[in-house]
Amino acid sequence: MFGVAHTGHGYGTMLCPLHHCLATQHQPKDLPVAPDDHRLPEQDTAARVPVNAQPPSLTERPAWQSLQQHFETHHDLQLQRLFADDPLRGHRFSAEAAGIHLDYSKNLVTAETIDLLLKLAEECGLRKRINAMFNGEKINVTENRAVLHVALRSTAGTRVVVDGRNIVPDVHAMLEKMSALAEDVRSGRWLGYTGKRIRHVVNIGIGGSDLGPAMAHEALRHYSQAGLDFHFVSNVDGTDFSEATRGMDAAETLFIICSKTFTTAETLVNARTARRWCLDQLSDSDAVRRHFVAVSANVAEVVRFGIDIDNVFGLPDWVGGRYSICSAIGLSTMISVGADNFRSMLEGFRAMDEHFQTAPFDRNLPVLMGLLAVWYNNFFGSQTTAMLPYDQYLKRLPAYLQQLSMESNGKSVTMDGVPVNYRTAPACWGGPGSNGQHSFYQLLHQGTTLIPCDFIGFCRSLNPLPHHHDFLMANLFAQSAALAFGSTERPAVSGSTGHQLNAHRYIAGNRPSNTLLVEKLTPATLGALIALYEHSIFTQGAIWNINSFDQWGVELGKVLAQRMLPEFENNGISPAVHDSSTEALIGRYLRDR
Ligand code: G6Q
Repeated sequence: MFGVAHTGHGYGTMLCPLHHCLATQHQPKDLPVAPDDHRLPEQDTAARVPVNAQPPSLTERPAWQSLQQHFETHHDLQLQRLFADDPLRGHRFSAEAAGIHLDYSKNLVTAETIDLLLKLAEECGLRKRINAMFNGEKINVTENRAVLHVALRSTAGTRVVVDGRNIVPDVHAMLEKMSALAEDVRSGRWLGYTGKRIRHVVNIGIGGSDLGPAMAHEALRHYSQAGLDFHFVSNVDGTDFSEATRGMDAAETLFIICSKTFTTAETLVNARTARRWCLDQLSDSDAVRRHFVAVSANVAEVVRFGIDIDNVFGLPDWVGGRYSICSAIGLSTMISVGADNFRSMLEGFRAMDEHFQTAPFDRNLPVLMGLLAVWYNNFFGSQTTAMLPYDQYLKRLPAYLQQLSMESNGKSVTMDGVPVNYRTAPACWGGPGSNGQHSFYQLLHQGTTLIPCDFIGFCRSLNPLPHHHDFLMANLFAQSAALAFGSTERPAVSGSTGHQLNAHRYIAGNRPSNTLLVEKLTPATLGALIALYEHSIFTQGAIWNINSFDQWGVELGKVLAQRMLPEFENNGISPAVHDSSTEALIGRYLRDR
């Protein structure tokens, strides 16, 4: 059903209804350029990254060009026909690892497409890149850092060397320290300042220091300790803190301040508010020792804040925020589910890590999913991708994956700092099924945009109420079938408007999806699922030859906000600093606040 239009400027072939917009939006020359006074003195990537005069080579690779030709002859593949021609397609286009079954048969691909994508992975040096990450090479070139979240789940006997030092013993020492605190809080051995046991845990952090802990707590709520409740404060909007702590007794509350840098403005504002809130109730600064712990790489700042050095859980620089869920950033998760469950989660991560590192690419789940994402993004011109977990416990997973994908691969220059002439990450969004069926699925089925979907479901419910789970899963399978095959028959509508109604009701199908089917949501399968997405995103970044592990794009806004604050404090706008829109908005805010 999707027509194609060739834009002729090297961005692959775009979807017809949107091709004008796509063609103009993705010209690198159109990218906004920060005015000079907005440049970040210490963080100017152009100053750090060696600029290579060579053009990016991805679109010149033989496999890319073969894929382009293949797309031109196969862009109108019909899923109905592919399934009719191959009765075993549903079995053939599937793979399994770490307790996760991937059915990728409902994708707009043939066996030849997959072969060509696999060739592209080889040509782009994916295997070498994977080994470089696992071996601790400094693949985050703009920050000159190794990328070793995989080391956080390695077994005690493993050796991973960074700067001449095996880091695995440190990883396990940290796990021990986390376990000790988690078990003390869970058992009631850890007492608050007035001798009461802890009943509320509040994680304060933002971005990677919030999304992972909040998602994991929700996902593993079934395994959580009764009598302890968990809150996640991230937004600097005072509402977040006020609502999270409303009616709570500070004497029963433990704050975990999560900030790798301990300089993040939102987190520090919330942390100071938490300290004031605590001392307002407990009236003694000694109370901080019993009610605050911190997870950070910046121990000096944590101590300056007033948190006892024994209550600091360190973070190495080779763990990026959005990849930090297995580090001490997962402390709230461990308190919630206990050390054994946390270690099971790490085992699940590790099982998928090993699969990614060792399985042949044609049976490698993250590789296959990453390559399919490239296929839609770069050849069909899909601009977004939807994550659709059919499990209420995973309601926060789409937001988590959104950061993982968009912050990792939302980049416009290659590793060498050369502007790309192809698309990188699509926008990633989603929500739990079956709720989404009653809102945004309409566009998935009948909109003019091709949105590849990932369905995620579990064979066994953790809350097996009669009728519920079969009904939920029937909906999952029905949705992926409806997207793929559309209306099996044209609805019969009689009367004079019948013909038009038929057109409105008709569902053409041919919309692609993956289905991930898992026996049961456990700490281990959650770990495997997250690692699957981490490595799929890694695969995409390797094909696009971008640095998936920095995030310079978020810096400018932070700097500008900091510059504005003095104007708010002085109740006056600095002359000739802002554009007229910003100036008018600030003026209005200062007048009406
Ligand atoms: C993630 C990003 C970002 C980061 C937050 C919080 O990869 O780096 O989301 O996690 O900005 O940073 P801090 O942990 O340093 O407060």
